[in-house]
Amino acid sequence: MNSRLTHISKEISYALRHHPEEYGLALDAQGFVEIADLLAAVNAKHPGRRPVTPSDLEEIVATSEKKRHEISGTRIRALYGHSCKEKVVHEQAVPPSVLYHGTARRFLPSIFDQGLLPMERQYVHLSADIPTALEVGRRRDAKPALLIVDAKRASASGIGFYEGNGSVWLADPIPPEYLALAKDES
Ligand code: HQG
Repeated sequence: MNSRLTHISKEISYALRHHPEEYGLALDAQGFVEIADLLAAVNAKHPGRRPVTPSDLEEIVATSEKKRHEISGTRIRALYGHSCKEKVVHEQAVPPSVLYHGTARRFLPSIFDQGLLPMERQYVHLSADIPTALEVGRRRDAKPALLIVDAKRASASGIGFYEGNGSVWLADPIPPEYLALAKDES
């Protein structure tokens, strides 16, 4: 994806995940907005910039290395990552038996004390595979810690798991009893 589209993708994530109100947008219950409303708002904020078009959005969704956004008919949403105050409803689903969470080593004492918490976001974010989890963890630590989440047992105990994009799973807070630290994965 070229740098123009990368920049637009980041702005769209900001609007759809974190601050829709700054763009005069209101997300629906599943996090969708009308593409026409999003484009009007984004383009109004940058009058001197080449306008963002519906086909730019389609190209971002089709070519991004991570499936961050979803287009459905005339609407678009962020699939995960929300921190805005209206809680977005994601479809509850049965997770794989095991999921992973990559994080900074310095967070481990707190995580094994309090469990995995959503922190600034609406849900805990988990990865379906180890390489993805390590990549997430490397955003905060060059040698990230890898947590193995007993999703089967957590889900059976009533903790909610929700679909993100297939690679990213969302969950309610996960107590420490469902977490194990993997050794020497990074
Ligand atoms: C940590 C990016 C202390 C948690 C990524 C994480 C992902 C605790 C940080 C997606 C804690 C929150 C989400 C506790 C959790 N005590 N620290 N009790 N519980 N934490 O960014 O999962 O590129 O909100 O381990 O790739 O890192 O933006 O969550 O380190 O998919 O599309 O608190 O965001 O996707 O950080 O990342 P985040 P995350 P995009």
